Amino acid sequence: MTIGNLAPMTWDNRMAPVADLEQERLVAAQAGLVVNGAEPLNCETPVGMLGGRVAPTAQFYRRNHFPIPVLDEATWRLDVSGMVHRPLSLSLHELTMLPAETMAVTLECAGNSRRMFRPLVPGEQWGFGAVGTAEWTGVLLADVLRRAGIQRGAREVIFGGADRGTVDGAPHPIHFERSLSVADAAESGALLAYAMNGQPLPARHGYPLRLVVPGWYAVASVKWLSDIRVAEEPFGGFFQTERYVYEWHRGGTEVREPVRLQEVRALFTRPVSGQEMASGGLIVRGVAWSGAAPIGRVEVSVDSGTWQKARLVGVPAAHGWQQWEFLASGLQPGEASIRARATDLAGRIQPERPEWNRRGYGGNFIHEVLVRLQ
Ligand SMILES: Nc1nc2c(c(=O)[nH]1)N[C@H]1C(S)=C(S)[C@@H](COP(=O)(O)O)O[C@H]1N2
Ligand SMILES: [Mo]
Repeated sequence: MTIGNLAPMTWDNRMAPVADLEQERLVAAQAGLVVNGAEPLNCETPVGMLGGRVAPTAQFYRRNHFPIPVLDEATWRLDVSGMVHRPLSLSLHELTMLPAETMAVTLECAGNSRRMFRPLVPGEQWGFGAVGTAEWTGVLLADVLRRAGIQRGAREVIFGGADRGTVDGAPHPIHFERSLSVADAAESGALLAYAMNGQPLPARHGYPLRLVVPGWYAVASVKWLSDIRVAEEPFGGFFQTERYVYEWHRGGTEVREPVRLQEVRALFTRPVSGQEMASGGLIVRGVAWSGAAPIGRVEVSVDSGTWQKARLVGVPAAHGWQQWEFLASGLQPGEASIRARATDLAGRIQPERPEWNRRGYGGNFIHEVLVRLQ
């Protein structure tokens, strides 16, 4: 196993103090988040708090592998090095002087809904709320790479975060690092974001700079970004090749495939399971997204009845989730099960059961809520 920890980070980034764990846990709990793991802090948004075009920053889920570094703008730099014609070392101020873009992008953890897999799989036992949409502002990654000038023969772009810690099988602490191919880096529309919902990035979401890769599972969106290295060889870092890889058992053999685009799925935001409602007509609402293409259709089924088309609300966002609503009528008193499934414009439809894989990634389980009708 290769551990990618060759980041030529500045001393200051490497020695950054970390956020207080107990304080982080309290802030998350007070915002109503469900804390799944306290060390490092991993917490999700109750589905009833999702919805809207973007999620309030305070309610955005948090997924950390290591303690949260608290970086200092005065000493922080984004270094761009390796196979480039002009190595760069940019301050936050210099980045904010470059042409800015703002876009709503949905981030979803690849392990979202992991706890639904049977047999159970190890890892954070996420429910359905390790997802959020925010409006991100920053500089296009492609612009910065163009300024640096990628040399011929380069194939990988490696993104280094300032956070660090120990992982299974490694003798020394490593940094969180991920890569994209040169083509994906240029074509994914990735943003080097310094603002979230119109405010500077909070420390817990990557201050001062994070990568945001639209459509990809959020592991690609490296927080506390400190250096970008362009290389010829495929990247073999821990979070690239040991984790965030589907390990499927197919026909007696194990098939490995890296986690990339978000799978298509829909969630209910209203009602929530257990809610008591008047029988008759029932308005249900939710969000739906897919990494491969915009959402084409959302369907709802009541008590395992036929799938009926929901109404898509508002203009479809290119990279943010699609809001939808549905009026279920003629409901009888008693308990009812409501299920929703999404189809994207690339024709991907949410399956009855996502394929089991050893670490439980890509679990786009159909969301079901049980309500009591009076
Ligand atoms: N540097 C760094 N970047 C990271 C991570 C991390 O642990 N360290 N976690 C990744 C994963 S798995 C997810 S799901 C998202 C979570 O982003 P959020 O905490 O802002 O919601 O960040 C990604 N970027
Ligand atoms: Mo994640």
